[in-house]
Amino acid sequence: MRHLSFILMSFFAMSEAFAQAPIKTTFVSGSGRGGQEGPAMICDDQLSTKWCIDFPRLMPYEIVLDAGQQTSVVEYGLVTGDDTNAYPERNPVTWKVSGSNDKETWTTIDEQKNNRSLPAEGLQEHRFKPTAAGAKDKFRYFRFEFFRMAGGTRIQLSEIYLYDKVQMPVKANFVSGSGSNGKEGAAKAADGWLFTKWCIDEPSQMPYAITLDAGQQTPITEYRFVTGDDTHSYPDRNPVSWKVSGSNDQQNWTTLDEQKGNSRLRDENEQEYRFRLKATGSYRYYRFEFLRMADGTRLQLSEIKLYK
Ligand SMILES: [Ca+2]
Repeated sequence: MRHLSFILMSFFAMSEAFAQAPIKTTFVSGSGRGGQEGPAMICDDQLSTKWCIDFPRLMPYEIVLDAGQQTSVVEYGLVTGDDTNAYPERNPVTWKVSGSNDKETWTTIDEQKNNRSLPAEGLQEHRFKPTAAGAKDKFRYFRFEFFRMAGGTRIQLSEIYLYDKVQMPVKANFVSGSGSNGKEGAAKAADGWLFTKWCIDEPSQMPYAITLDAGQQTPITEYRFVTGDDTHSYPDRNPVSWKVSGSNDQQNWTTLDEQKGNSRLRDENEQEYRFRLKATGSYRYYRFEFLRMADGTRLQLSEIKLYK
């Protein structure tokens, strides 16, 4: 089991290429009316809003986004709706992505048929690499056509992200953190191993903090938390409120992200969750402060990872 964790970890660290912060897109058109769950919610950059439609006559449902300039999309991300746990049948399984520069002539950049990789979980982003003949061409407009959902005719997605750059994870070294230096000390959240974890239950030390060193000034755009190896047996140790800051001298810190009452992390072992920093700057040191855990004062995470 331990061996397997390490192999998986290495595989992801070495071979998976991840995209940067998404391209800023604006909404052009889409199926459905305006309003609270209208198609424009698909690119308002807020996970708390979603596009949700059940209007079979309009199928395939369509979204057109404007990338602002001609660009090639190396990856795109579909983010599930906030209540997909309860309504997993709303995930799309068959769709097509096309690019255009005049909104009249469209070139297919990707097609997915009966693809069930979107998780039955709320607010999860799953990324896809376009593989059709036109995938490398540059376009300004991108159209998504959704032909079929996992069950029924209702679709929901909270965001569609487009990415134009590919990146690799940033190796970050442990600097300091709350708790002991022992077997479950803070350093274990940055040792690259999923079967070691940072586990702390010392209320007097809250908020729990950990500082990581990217080695040099690095514009981090995304961070990831991996839950502990026994979170299923010992639930409620996941963080729900935290803050991320960047610094170059470990004295002046700039807040880059704040999450309050975020219950995305589930009580499952070694699950990875991705978060995009709300602000980006080039910093050497990144600090995470954990202000509240799911139920009480015990925190555990097996890894905290940085991506630029
Ligand atoms: Ca670890």
